[in-house]
Amino acid sequence: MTTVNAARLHARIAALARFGALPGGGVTRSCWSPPHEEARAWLLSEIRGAGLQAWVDPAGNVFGGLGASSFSAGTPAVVTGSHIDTVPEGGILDGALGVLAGLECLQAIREAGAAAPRPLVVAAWSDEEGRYGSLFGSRAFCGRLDAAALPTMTAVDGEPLVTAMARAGFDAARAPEARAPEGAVHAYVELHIEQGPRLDEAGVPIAVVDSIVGVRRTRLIFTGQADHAGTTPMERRRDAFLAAAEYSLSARELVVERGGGRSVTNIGVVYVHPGVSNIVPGRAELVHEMRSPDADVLERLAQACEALAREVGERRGIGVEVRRMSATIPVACSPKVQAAVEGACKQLGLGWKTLYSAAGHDAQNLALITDSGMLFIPSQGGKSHRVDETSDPAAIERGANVLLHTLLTLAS
Ligand code: HGY
Ligand code: MN
Ligand code: MN
Repeated sequence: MTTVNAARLHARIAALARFGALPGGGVTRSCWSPPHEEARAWLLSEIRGAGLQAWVDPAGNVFGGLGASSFSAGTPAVVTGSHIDTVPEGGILDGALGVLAGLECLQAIREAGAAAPRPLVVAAWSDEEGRYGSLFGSRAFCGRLDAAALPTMTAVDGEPLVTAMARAGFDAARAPEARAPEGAVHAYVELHIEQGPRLDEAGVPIAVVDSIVGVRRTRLIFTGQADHAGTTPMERRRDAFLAAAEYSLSARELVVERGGGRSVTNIGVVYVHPGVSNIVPGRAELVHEMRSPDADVLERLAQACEALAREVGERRGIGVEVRRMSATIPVACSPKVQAAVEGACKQLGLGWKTLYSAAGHDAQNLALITDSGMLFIPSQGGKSHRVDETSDPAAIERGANVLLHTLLTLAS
């Protein structure tokens, strides 16, 4: 039975973690940043060193092919992968596990001379973490990029996409050319850490993912009046930050109460302007993110929160602007891919449980063009998007071996 080389996989995980490594552990490796581009070059050399074909598309997606050096409708490929970009101060496994386990699987299959009647490709999708609107690279690959929006796309820190991509040697205007030929992907399966506590607390080694949440991001701009923080009488103040704060607390209650029990909300970006202690905030900006496995619930919550923002603004005499930034749709994972993962678990004598993914993933874009699915390994303590994100090395090896047998099943 073909198995992965666990030592080689762990060594690559440790090597990739060095790009953007933080002194206290963890990593910051935003897409198109210098550490990310160094990591891209390293990954391309590892792909070639593994005896695979390596190529990069106009959206910056990196590919490694066994039996393929590009995508073509004539020879549909089985694809696996994830992403090598990270959130700021993130962990070393989110994304990296799926890319490096996929690379390991293809190399192990090649070295074993195992039969794979279809081409196998491993992908590292650009900007999965959404510095420029979520799941950028896989959106381009699946033909879902809004070309007209590219010239004005900016990160929350104001850096234009065009500038970031040009610094990395890419022309943002060409990103839509990354669209895959119709029918070029036979199936897609992604290995990822769960990033939550369910598997770890259940003591189950593998999750078969049956659906992936939709993620909606909205920018809200509250406009009041800057004023002297000492001399302006309290009853005359039009404090934009207090309106944003009231909205934030009320939106959380709304989503918890009316979200059907599986919806979540977060406000992780807050700007106050002019942002000094002796001026009443004239302007406050929030990025509000909501997630749900149910598209109708997500839409209903978005409308209710927009109405809430306007009501708070009206009552406080504060202007409110609501700008929808990005929205991914919840997707069901392919029963064929789920069955292939379950079959691999049985082959390896591993227990599994079926979970929905509360995180967004590139697999939800691939679901728009092919049979797409995921498998998870446990995150210790459910920790992720934090520097102490970790998984047991034996869990990593189990996940990679389940991925290998899943790929062989899908390719047969
Ligand atoms: O935010 C997410 O759901 C994923 O980690 N990108
Ligand atoms: Mn991820
Ligand atoms: Mn992530």
